[in-house]
Amino acid sequence: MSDILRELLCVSERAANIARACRQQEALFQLLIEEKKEGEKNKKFTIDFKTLADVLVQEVIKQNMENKFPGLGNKVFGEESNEFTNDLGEKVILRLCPTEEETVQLLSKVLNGNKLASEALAKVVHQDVAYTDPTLDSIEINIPQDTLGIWVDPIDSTYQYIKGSADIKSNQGIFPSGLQCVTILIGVYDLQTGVPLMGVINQPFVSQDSNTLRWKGQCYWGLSYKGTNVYSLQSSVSKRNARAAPSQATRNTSADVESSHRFSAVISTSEKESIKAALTRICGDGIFRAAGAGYKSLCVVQGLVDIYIFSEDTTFKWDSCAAHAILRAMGGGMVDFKECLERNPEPGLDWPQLVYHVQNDGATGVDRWANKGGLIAYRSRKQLETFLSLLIQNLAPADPHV
Ligand code: 2IP
Ligand code: CA
Repeated sequence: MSDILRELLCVSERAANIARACRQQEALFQLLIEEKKEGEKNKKFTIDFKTLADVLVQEVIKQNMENKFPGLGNKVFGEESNEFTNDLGEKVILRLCPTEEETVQLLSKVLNGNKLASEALAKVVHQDVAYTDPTLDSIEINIPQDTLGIWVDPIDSTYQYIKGSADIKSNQGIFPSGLQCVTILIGVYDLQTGVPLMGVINQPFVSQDSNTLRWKGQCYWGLSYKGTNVYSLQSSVSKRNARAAPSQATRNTSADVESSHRFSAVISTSEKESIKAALTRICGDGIFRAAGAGYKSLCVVQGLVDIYIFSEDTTFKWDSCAAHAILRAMGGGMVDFKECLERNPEPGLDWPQLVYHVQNDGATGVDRWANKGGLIAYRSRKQLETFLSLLIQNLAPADPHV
């Protein structure tokens, strides 16, 4: 099996423990938010918050990978910068120290001397975790370490994480908002080709024990390397998944589509009206809104929906790489939405898969790593092709002669 993937699963679990620990101490959590610096802002929000948990999680992932695989720590890239300035104007570079005591010292600088908080955090950061998965143990694969880069989103859906709603009801298994939409995303890609090879999506808040109020999480992974395709199996796969893409659907009329509602899609709350209208024609009531780019991709992985579609440029490489690798292992992928529409390729030709190794020309700040043409995540190529032909038909202005 891949030692790297095994380690990524362990670090994602460690990261999930940190995310849960921070959430469970509300007073502490309030201390941890700091406004993002100009260049790091997600342009969608006027104010955006970077949490200490976010940075800490990213550093823990980096340091743990470096300890096990020297040299790999430098290849871990993410949204967060590890520079903090405390109330006294001191600049602190946040790192995971060799000992718990040293981490306490460093954290207390960021936390303006708050010893209790620093100790609690350092404890969970240094805690041992174990992760086992029999499917993973059976894989024999060796991927040369020096060909790999890693995208990390320490906490995706930061807004839902900060808000912390625990009582949101799901709609057919899909949570529109709330802590369930929070994910930790780790995606490994080939530095030369930009192809995603391994992915881990850790969902730290899946269910809460009503007595202890403790949260349980879940972890999903996938590996797709030189013809080996494996992914974690979860029991919660929805029945929707069982419905295969119809082979005749490309010849369907809009009316047929409306009555069959065979596609389902998850979308952002900020999706454009024109896209929503077309999707309504294709999916009927099978459209779901949900927070979090990572969570929406997870809904596709879990089979809760067929497609995650986003036409805007506000997702980034760290948002998509992990799920993309898992979907590839499942026989699906993630493509550039705009390029798909422009190229309108014949079935059988290659679709424009997202890649992870090159910056966007002329862009600055986080936009260098934006998925600038939007995205479509899918589980099977056949489904993507059928869906795209329906989308193109339904986006085009109605032809009065037809
Ligand atoms: C965000 C987060 C948002 C998402 C946005 C991401 O990442 O996942 O929820 O927007 O694209 O960049 P939406 O929910 O509309 O899809 P983060 O929370 O890490 O900033
Ligand atoms: Ca994100």
